[in-house]
Order: sequence, then C-alpha cells, then structure tokens
Amino acid sequence: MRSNDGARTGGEILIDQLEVHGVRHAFCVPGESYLAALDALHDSKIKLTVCRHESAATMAAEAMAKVTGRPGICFVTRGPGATNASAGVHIAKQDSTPLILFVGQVGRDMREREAFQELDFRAVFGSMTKWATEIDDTERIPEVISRAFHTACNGRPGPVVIALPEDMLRDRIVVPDATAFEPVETWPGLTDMSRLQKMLWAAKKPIVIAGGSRWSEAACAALARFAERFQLPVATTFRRGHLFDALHPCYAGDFGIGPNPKLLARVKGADLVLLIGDRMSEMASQSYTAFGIPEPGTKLVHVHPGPDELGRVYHPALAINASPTAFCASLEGLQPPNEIAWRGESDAAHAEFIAWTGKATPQPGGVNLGEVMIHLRDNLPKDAIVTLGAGNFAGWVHRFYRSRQYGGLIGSTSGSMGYGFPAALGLQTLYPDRTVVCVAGDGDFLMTGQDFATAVQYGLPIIVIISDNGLYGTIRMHQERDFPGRVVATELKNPDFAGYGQVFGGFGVSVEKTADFPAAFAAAKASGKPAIIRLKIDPEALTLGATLSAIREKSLSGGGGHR
Ligand SMILES: Cc1ncc(C[n+]2csc(CCOP(=O)(O)OP(=O)(O)O)c2C)c(N)n1
Ligand SMILES: [Mg+2]
Repeated sequence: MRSNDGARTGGEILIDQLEVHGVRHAFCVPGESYLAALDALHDSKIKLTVCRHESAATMAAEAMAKVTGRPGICFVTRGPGATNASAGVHIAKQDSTPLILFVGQVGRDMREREAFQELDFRAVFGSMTKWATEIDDTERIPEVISRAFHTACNGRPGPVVIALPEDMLRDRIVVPDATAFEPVETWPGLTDMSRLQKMLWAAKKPIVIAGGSRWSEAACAALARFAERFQLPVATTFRRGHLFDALHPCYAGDFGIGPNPKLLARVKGADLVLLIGDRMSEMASQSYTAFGIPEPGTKLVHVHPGPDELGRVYHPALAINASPTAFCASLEGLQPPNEIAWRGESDAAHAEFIAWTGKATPQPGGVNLGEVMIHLRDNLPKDAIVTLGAGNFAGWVHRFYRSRQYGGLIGSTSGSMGYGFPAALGLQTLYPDRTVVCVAGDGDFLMTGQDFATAVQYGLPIIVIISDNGLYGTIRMHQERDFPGRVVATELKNPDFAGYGQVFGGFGVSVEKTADFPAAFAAAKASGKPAIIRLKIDPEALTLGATLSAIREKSLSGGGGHR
C-alpha cells in the first residue's frame, strides 16, 4: 500500500522507474529477498509472469526483447536464482539483446559475511554483462535504472545485472522519478554513405548479409526496398532468418550451419560483402572460414552499432558505426548504377534458395521432420512465430521452414538448449493473438520443459513439436565422427511426451507417421491449450545428409575418428 506523504519504498521507486521507461511485461521467480519490489508490482500496470525456473524466466524476457528491441525485464532471488538465470544472461550477451536482470541481495548490514545465498554479483556477472552493479542507496535508484536502460540498449545491446539489497528496497524516501529513456540510434555519416555508393557502383558481384540485433519491422522493409532497387541478393546469418521475407525475390537464404553450397560459393565469390548488424561470429562465419582474418579477402563493408566490433575480427574496407535501423533508413538515399553489373543475380540466388529448400530430403523412419516443416510453412499464418532451441533437429527447421516477417523465427545464436520453449512463452505473452510454435529436441525441451506449467497457468496456447529421437543427437553425431561406436552419455530414455502435455493440463498427442501430422497439428490448435506434439523420429535420421550408421561407418573405415 502506498503512503500519501510522497515517500516511497525502494521497491516502489524501482517499479515506478520501469513504468517510466515503458516496461509492460516482466518475468520472475519470486524470492524473499525482493518482496518489496514484488509488492510494488501488485498495483502496477506491468504484467508479471511467474515462472518455474529462472533460466526460463530470463530466456522469456530475452526473447521478448529480441523482437521489441527494448530491455527484457526479469526478477530473481540471490545466489540460487541468479545462477539459474545466468543461462539467459549469457544468451543476451552472445545474441546482443538488451536485458535487465534484477537480483535480490542480502541486506547491506550483513554483506561480505557470505550471508545466506550471498553472491558477489559484480564479480560473477562481470564478464557476461555490459554492466553488473548493486544499488547501495535508495536515492540512487532512478539514476541506476536510467543508466541500465541506456547501457542495455545503446551501441551493441546486451545484459545488465542489478543486485538489490533487501533493506535498500524497504527504505522509504522522497525522490523524483527519472524521465523516459530512448535508445540512441547511431546514424551513418554522409561520407560513409557516399563511399558505400561508390563501392556499390564499382562492384561486379555484391551480396548483402543481414544479422545481429537492433532491427525493426521498418528496418527490414527498408532493407527489402534497397535490395529490390539494387537487385541485390540478401542472405541472413545463423538464427536471424526472420530479418528477410524468405519469399522475397531477393532472398538468397540462410547463411548459418550447413548452408546451401551455392550460397556459400556466392558469398565466397562476392567482390563486395555488405554485412549489416552482425558480428559474423563462429557459426555465421562457417567456423571463421568464410572470410580471411584479419584481411577478409574481399571488400567488406561492415555496419555495426557497436564501435568495438568494427575491426575486432575482420578488417573492413569500410566500417560504418550505425544501428541497422538507422543504416537501413539511410539506404533510401542511395542510387543504383544506371547499368547494374550484377543484373539477374538476385533472381538467380533466390531460385537457388527455393530449389535448396523446395523438397524434403528422404529420411529413415516414419516421420520426416522436413515434411513437417514444409507442412508448417505452407499452412501457418504469415505472422506465425516459430521458436527453437539447439540440437540437430534445428537443421530441418533452418532448411525447410520459411519465415515471412520480422520476428517470425526466433532462436538463440549462442546455441543454448532449452531456449525455444521459454522464447515461445515470452513471445506468446507479447502477441497473444499470433500462432506460436516451438520446435524442440527431446533433450532440448526437457531443459526448460517444467515451464510448460507456466503456459498452462497463463492460458498461452503454444504448440510444442518435439523431435523425439531418444538421443542427444548433435553430440552423438560428433561422437560417432570422433570416437565411432563408443557410445557414452548420448542416449536418452524419454517420458511419454504426449502424456506430459496432458498431465500438466495441456493437450498432448504422439505422431508416428508424417501423414498423421496435419491432423495432430489441427487438433492441437483446436484445443486452444498449450500443446505438445511428439514426433517419433528414427535415431538413424541423425543429420539432414547422413544416417547415424553411415557416419559411424565412414569414421571406422578411416574417414575420421581419433582411434
Ligand atoms: C545448455 C546446453 N547444454 C549442452 C549443449 C551441448 N549440446 C548441443 S546439442 C546437444 C544435444 C541436443 O539434443 P536434442 O535436443 O535431443 O536434439 P537432437 O540433436 O537430438 O536433434 C547438446 C547436449 C548445449 N548446446 N546447450
Ligand atoms: Mg534428440
């Protein structure tokens, strides 16, 4: 209950700052360490989702931020909560997503005695965040929170961790609110754009690669217009497929793990690469083989919002410190050459993409995950959202699913298992009316599968499709390549996933034949409940290109392996 003398508790001041900065949603697992902040949420307009595990709460907040570009907000308790949440913090770091994690902390009077659940948050999160701090003085809450929003969003976005000593949140004082923050857009200079214009006019085989964060629907539309006017092929980096409509005539495909060999050749043969927003990290760069380091071996124009990323790995011919949103708006001012030297290349690249993703590859077993993805792409609404965690199953999603709009395909570029389901939680909370489908591995799903209960609690009709192959398949693939036949720790004995969905209060069905998938999906949708569709996948269908046995045999016959 708020008092009427103008004084507020630290908890109330904190929550008021979040409202000032435009926060609408927050995720949490409660703790006695931050009851005063929870109490302030009781009367707040902020919609709070209580989760079952802090990793899920943090990932849900992170996924929401991935799409909105505004900091995801998560509250957890001291040591046990914060260490559980760290998986989501690491994702925000690698994926360049703004996130603010609030952590309850022991009272100021008992700090540094290793009090109950005490942790030095600055030290623990120091290398994983853009800023890790603790608020000592209730009066400074508006200052620290304002800085946290700016820090999380500006330049290359990332996570901020703020520890909240319990007694600091209970102090009652009078202090004014800060004013609303706006992320700083970094605009390219006129010289940058005219140099880019000249380089494009001189190019023979240019390509655009889009990735990273700080995009928006408007930025994606501006990029699409630029690509059309210049007839430029546009590829997207690992798990950033949502930045370009897959059916746009300039889309050249997913430049992630196992890309179309024709796209790889196209990137390697380009005389000008316009890389917008991405770091070109290990996965996107094909394990740092796509370009030379530090000299890329082609003219690289690197556009990135974080100045520290420019020249960090690759030496660009032209470095432009700009956010993708500001840069793409500036592209409207460029003029294509009168004679486009690469005329027809965007059409050719798109035709190659369509051919590469057109038909599912044959797979052993009753259910072909490729066919399932093709059913989804042909039947989901254009604004549907597909989320995914990590595992070999994701290969079929990247190859055959086609995202049609910004936010349509969300995964973690850091390859964190367990991400897909909480990401779906975050995005279904943000967009209650859109169809949200999580495609998960059997190992992947159970890393955060306890939060299926959260979807049931809040009536979020997420549809989870579990690729159940009884394996930590990715690791088994590597194991068979490096230590063929020596199976250790890669087999899984799974629960009945359909029953799991049902006992949690949702819908559950098991599919053993591809032909039964459409009816199962329709039934899941019609249930209106959170749903699990378990697909029985043959463990032999280990990768898109090779069976488990074929990988083992190849290694045993001297094609690989350490033994
Ligand atoms: C949090 C986390 N732990 C471990 C790994 C290492 N890892 C990568 S893929 C994988 C197995 C994934 O298994 P599953 O979800 O069943 O998918 P599959 O490969 O079988 O399709 C593991 C253990 C990881 N990426 N993330
Ligand atoms: Mg598996």
